[in-house]
Amino acid sequence: MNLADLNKVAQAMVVPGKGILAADESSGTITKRFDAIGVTSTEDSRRDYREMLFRSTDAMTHYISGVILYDETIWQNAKDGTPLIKLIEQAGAIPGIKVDEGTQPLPACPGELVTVGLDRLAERLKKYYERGARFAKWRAVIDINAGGIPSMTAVGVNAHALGRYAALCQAAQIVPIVEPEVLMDGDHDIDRCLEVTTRVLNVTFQELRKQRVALEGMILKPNMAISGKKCAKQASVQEVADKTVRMLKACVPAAVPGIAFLSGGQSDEEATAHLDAMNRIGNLPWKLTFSYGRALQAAPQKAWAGKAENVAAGQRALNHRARMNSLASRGEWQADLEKKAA
Ligand code: 5MM
Repeated sequence: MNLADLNKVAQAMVVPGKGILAADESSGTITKRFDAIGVTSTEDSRRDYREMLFRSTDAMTHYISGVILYDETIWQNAKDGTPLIKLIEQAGAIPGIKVDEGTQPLPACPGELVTVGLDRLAERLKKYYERGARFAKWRAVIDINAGGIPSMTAVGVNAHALGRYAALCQAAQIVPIVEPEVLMDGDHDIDRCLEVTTRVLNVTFQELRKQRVALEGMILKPNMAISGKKCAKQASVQEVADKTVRMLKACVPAAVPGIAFLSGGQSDEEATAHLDAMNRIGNLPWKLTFSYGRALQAAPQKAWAGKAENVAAGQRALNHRARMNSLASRGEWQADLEKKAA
């Protein structure tokens, strides 16, 4: 492992003013997104959609540091035969790859999940590196509910898998994005989310250390401390920012170059406002940026709606959201910028 090179890639992923486009929806998830806009999900329509995103020149060159791809996409070519991964590289962004293989029910823990995909991961990473991927992503999913969920078993096995994945990535000269996602479904309040996320982050970093993962060569992709979607009392933007930053300072070593949040079902504007408020706090030991899927893509999907004549509109929508989040990653976003561009 060449740690200096891993650190260089990790730093580039969180370079000031840029963040990550999570375009790694599995075929099942992208089909759900396409269903919502009335588009049939086929290999070609998924290719056309992603080609539109990666050819969004403004977003890709100015605001996006890297793109997380799904296995199908990393091997696909654009309509003119150019590999999609080349479009990303030509824009000056770094290609990455989702390497987990989704979740399965966790035995003896009803209602809980474990992320799978460690078998033959070393061989897969080698192929992805040869294709051009320089970072990877693995997402663990932790639910919160009143019936004793999450259990320590679920938190422990998912953290262990994240550690195994991260160590394998670094051995393959690939920067691991470590994503332990505590879901915001449910009616729990922000303090319960804070308590569970703190536990999850602490156990995850214990595993990363145990498995000798070099913290300088990784990126953390956590959820924010936030109220459950069905909670009657929704925390304010400032409360989310203050509690999330306090939690991260307590759990995430300064050796980690950057933290790139998931959006987790927040609205586009909420995800931007929260990131902005956190960066306004200042004096943080790591870069704080975005690695959003839905909060970057909902608007372009709607504008595109599967029609070739809407490609420019889809790209404008992505450019706008990417620019808003770029400003937020510097703590320079303002709500009225949203209205001006609408
Ligand atoms: C883009 O969605 C990713 C893939 O999801 P599936 O494995 O369910 O298809 C997902 O891992 C995503 O990268 C993160 O959860 C962040 O996305 P959001 O939409 O929460 O910002």
